[in-house]
Amino acid sequence: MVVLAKPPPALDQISLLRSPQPGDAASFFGVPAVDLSSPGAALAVVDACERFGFFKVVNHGVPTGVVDRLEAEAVRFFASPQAEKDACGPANPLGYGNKRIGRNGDMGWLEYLLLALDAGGHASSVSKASPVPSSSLRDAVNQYVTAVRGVATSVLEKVAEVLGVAPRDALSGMVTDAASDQVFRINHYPACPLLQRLPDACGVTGFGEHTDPQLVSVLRSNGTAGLQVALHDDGRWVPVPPDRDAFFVIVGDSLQALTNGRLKSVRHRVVANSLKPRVSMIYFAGPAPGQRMAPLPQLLGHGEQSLYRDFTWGDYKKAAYRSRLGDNRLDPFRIQ
Ligand code: GA4
Repeated sequence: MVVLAKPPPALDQISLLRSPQPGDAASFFGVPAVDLSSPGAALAVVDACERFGFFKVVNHGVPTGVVDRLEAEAVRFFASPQAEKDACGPANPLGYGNKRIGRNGDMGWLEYLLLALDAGGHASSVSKASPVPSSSLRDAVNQYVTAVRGVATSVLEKVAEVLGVAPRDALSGMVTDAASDQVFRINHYPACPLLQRLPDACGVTGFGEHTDPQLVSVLRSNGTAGLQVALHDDGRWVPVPPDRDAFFVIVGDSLQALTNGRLKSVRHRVVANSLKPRVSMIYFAGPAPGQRMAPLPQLLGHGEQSLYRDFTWGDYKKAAYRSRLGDNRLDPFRIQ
């Protein structure tokens, strides 16, 4: 059987959105920054998770060399001939993807590599099922994800400590479990020439608005702006200034369900940049398929009812792959 490749999407199929203007009050939002090595880190993490579902981590202990090595490998991969990149795709769901996101018609101004990870002992590594273009990229990813998993587990231990969840590794252990479902994504958002020709145009969707499904995601980008988050209070979109030396932690739907909504996932998106390419790397810390996502009993106050019916990460994931990027994926599991 001959399968005809679909033609690449035209730019006008990638939606235009209005990005915040300098005059918007929300532009003055300061991203909360947590010094992970400070004694007050645990309280600061939970405060930021409750208020914004989002924060920046400094003094994270991940060596610069590990980050720079992966960025260099990623840049080399995205600069390689299209045929070599296509040989690692299409992303269904893993592998190289170009403009198409997921299976249900979402599009963005980016190309990417989506990889599944195996967890074992103290390390995470690219799973055999994921197509990787070179052994040098594979080695760089393995070193990076092992280091960044440490940031995710440290954040989750702090959440457990402050919320009074015992044992201390009740949440972080979901990520280090050998059966955990960890995913890693490297995105390349090329500079967008349309914006150069029409400087007053509203933003072009790099990656459409969504919440992340997992417990937490740990994002790092080069120095190019584009990430925006929606404030919990009023849904206003605010730009997140890039910081190549920091990581950004994003609360996902799983942590929202497990904490019965006390910590809330954050909607975020990426707007294309007119002049500079953006490269980001995101580690998604998901639990094992059989993990129950109902609120942890220790987090339900006396007489407090669960907001969610009993469901597993596997149930959520199955539904997620049928959803559009911008859908609210927790709603179907909510008790009315
Ligand atoms: C959003 C967060 C991660 O990038 C991701 C995405 C996944 C994909 O690209 O395959 C999904 C999206 C994400 C949620 C809904 C489904 C699945 C695209 C999509 C439309 C890797 C993930 O885990 O969920």
